[in-house]
Amino acid sequence: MVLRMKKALTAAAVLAATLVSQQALAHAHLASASPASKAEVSGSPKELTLTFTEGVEASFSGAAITDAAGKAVDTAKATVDSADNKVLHIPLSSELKAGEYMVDWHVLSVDGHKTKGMYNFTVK
Ligand SMILES: [Cu+2]
Repeated sequence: MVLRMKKALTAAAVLAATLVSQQALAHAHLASASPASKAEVSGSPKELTLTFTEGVEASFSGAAITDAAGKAVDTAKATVDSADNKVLHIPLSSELKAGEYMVDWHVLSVDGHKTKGMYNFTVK
């Protein structure tokens, strides 16, 4: 009898843990990007477009771009797409020269959770 209850409690704990981790998965994670992660693009992109799995708040979301030497690339303020709040636009203020670039993004999703991440792409 005691053993049975222990088993039931364990099952409940597992279920609770699963629910929590599923909720964690609902945060705004990067679904796709342009230029994409590890992409090699020819010519300088006009902007960085980041698409997330959840809607994001423009005022607390953005991305820092640095070149291979670690120098920051100038960008305009990030804006959320008027038709889809999962899409963040970050216009580049100047042309990117050939080389590798690191994108360090951070967002606040509409559910109030912060997420961040990094990826790189190359301009040929
Ligand atoms: Cu969340």
